Amino acid sequence: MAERDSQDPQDSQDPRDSPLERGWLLSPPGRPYLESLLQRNRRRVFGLLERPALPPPLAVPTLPYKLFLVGRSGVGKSALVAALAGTPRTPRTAATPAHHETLGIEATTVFWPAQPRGSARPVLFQLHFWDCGDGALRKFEHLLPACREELDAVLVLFSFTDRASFEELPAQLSRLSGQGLVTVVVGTKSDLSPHAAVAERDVRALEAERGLRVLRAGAAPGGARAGLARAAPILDSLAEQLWKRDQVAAGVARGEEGTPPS
Ligand SMILES: Nc1nc2c(ncn2[C@@H]2O[C@H](COP(=O)(O)OP(=O)(O)O)[C@@H](O)[C@H]2O)c(=O)[nH]1
Ligand SMILES: [Mg+2]
Repeated sequence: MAERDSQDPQDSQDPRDSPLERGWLLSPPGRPYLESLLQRNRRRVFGLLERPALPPPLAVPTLPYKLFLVGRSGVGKSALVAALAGTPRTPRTAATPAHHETLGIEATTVFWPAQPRGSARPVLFQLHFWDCGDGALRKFEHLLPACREELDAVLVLFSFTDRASFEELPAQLSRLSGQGLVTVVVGTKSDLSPHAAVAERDVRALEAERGLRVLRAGAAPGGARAGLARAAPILDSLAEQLWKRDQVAAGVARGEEGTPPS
């Protein structure tokens, strides 16, 4: 994923407004938790029943969530999940094979420790990403209900290199509104800016119109730690929005007024 530019609206938001300490995992107090995500300096891949090993004094509550990715074929759903899980594939070049559509449902678990502001101990977000190939979704009617069952969040993806994927967003967001889901828009392939078909001003107009923040993702070289640092703003943002939703549901915090339903 590419570095976010300084004009990114994520940067213009005051981090003190966040209920979680942004960037905490990459700061010194987060270090033992960061290490629990790595194995021999690579991101550890967690199986279904596995979780990060932490010494007993550092044990933290786990908060499981289910997230589903939406976006037309080739937009970068599988690549985004791989980047967030720390198992990125090589981005496509003339020498690498064309896009392979995901054949059925791929579920990937990403653990993300976070520090709630004012709390003595961190929490561990257990994010289950459900990624389903479009062809399979169309062919097998039972897949979509399975993906949507007990869902907490939807990631709606568009690609900066695919204008049509951006133009589909309003309809996709309208379909999701009022369903009580955390909805996050992610613009992929931000590293391919010379081929951009979606301008920054279009993204800002969408953000202003819908009252949301668009997250950016893009491929970039680098090892596990560099990949983790690039994934951190997206995972922090997902954790933050899920946390806020739960706080509002529990009556601990008030919902933001004026924010369109998501
Ligand atoms: N350069 C670049 N290529 C990407 C990015 N995301 C996806 N791709 C490429 O776009 C193609 C489709 O991606 P994929 O994740 O399989 O799309 P999906 O059908 O939505 O799952 C693949 O060849 C990826 O390598 C990105 O952020 N940057
Ligand atoms: Mg795919």
